[in-house]
Amino acid sequence: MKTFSYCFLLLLLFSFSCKKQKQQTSHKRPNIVFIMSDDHAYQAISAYNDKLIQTPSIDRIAKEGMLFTNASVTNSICAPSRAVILTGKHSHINGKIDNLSPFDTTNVTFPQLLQKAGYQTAMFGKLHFGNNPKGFDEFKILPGQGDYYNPKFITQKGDTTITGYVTDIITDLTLDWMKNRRDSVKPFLLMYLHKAPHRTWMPAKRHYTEFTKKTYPVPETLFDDYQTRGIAAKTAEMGILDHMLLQYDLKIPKNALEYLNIEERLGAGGVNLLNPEQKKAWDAVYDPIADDLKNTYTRMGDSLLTLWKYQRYMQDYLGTIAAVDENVGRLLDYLDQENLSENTMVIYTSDQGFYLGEHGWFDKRFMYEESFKTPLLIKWPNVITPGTTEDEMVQNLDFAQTFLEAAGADLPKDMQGKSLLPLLRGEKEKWDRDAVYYHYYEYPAEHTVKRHYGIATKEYKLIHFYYDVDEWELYDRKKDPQEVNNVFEDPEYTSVVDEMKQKLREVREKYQDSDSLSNGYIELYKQKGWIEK
Ligand code: SGN
Ligand code: CA
Repeated sequence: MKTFSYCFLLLLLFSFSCKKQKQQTSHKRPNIVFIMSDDHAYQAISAYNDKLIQTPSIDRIAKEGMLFTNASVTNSICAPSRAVILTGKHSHINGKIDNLSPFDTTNVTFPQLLQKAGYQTAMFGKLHFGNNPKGFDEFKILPGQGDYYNPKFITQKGDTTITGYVTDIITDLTLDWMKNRRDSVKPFLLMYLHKAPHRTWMPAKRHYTEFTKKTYPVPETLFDDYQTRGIAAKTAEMGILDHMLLQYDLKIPKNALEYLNIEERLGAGGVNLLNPEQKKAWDAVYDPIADDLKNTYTRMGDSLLTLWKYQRYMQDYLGTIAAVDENVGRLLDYLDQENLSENTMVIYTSDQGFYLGEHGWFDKRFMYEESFKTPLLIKWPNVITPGTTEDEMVQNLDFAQTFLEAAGADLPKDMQGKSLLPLLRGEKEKWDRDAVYYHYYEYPAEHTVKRHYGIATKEYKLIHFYYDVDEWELYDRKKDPQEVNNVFEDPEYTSVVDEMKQKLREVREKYQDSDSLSNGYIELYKQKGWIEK
């Protein structure tokens, strides 16, 4: 009897210590706050460039952590980028090649794996998948692109419409979850996903006046003539002069267009969704802008009109970012107040980069620098040395493995990225990537950017445009960071072309991409009737 009680006591003690150990390890696992905005160009974050806007809250993440100066996406468009982030697999493997078809939910995503590993998971804001996210204890997401004002949300309890401004509302929903439904025993994954600064760039009322009065420096390549470039750059429909609309994009009301005898293919877009009170505040600021245009439009040639449109574009685009920055500040402050910052990895990124007038453009899609490169700032106290800059080539493909490894969860063998943990820890010698791969598919489609794939090293970028064209471009990233000189045909670069083509073949093999897969995706467009058979 005595031996029995002794054994029983030992067993009890053992199970108690195991439980305690488990609690301690789970306590040590970091919370992950993944902040992503939509179309936020690195040029519009003051940690990268302080000529356009000050973003003190976003910059705080770099000050307290790491600023990545060479982060890129694998396919510069919204839903595909999100699919790459969630699956850790390139578009040709996860199947979400464009914005058009729904995400294949048989893909395994990192939130599902974190949830299985004991994380509490929540998502608020823009997903843009055509279906709901898997692996989340709670989500409140915008349908499709979502609206700036009085947005609708899809929730687990049905749809709901909330009066107000989208960036503030997404943050309110996030903080409400943090304050009222967060399980303090479990580590958490929070995906906090802004719609801003996506087209059609509608700022919050508190920013109308300040931003519409500003004038911005003009990018050197605003009047690019694409002289050395191929057909793709010349035929893309994302020019500020030719494709940015006065009413839909730049908020000039219909009566002003009628006065000027201008007809456009789209109407007032998001402005139609303002309620009477919101519309009154809007008109008070935007009507005088239209009056100004009425007086000057007929005297403007193409150059002046381009400059006018560029300024109008920047005012609204950057105005939406002011609210993103303030709201990121609200969230960071909350983490600080609740003593959560210490054990939380905070990531700020965008689903891709964006053109702010460079090459005369808005939008993204190309593997050219401004849309290929994406902002990335990460803080994680006790792991990342504050104020570090990292220039290694990392991609949105790497997030899934980074988060799983940070959480101590198993890494699926078929994920294609690389955990960023060595870089975050400052162990650069453990990082050996020398090239990154890119593949864009959505063509023919809005903005008419041709299908292309390519490879970038720190020195060069090689791009192949295909489908209804067969053209190659090579850029010397060090000598020509603005990418205005395609040197593919330049005899001085013959050996570089050979090396880069060889590297491209190797990388395509490594990631299992091929012409036959590309042709399969073209067939898919034919089957859907999006291109002629
Ligand atoms: C919308 C925009 C496009 C934009 C795509 C993709 N047009 O279709 O300008 O390229 O989204 O953006 S709009 O008339 O709806 O504003 S993405 O970020 O979702 O990929
Ligand atoms: Ca986007």
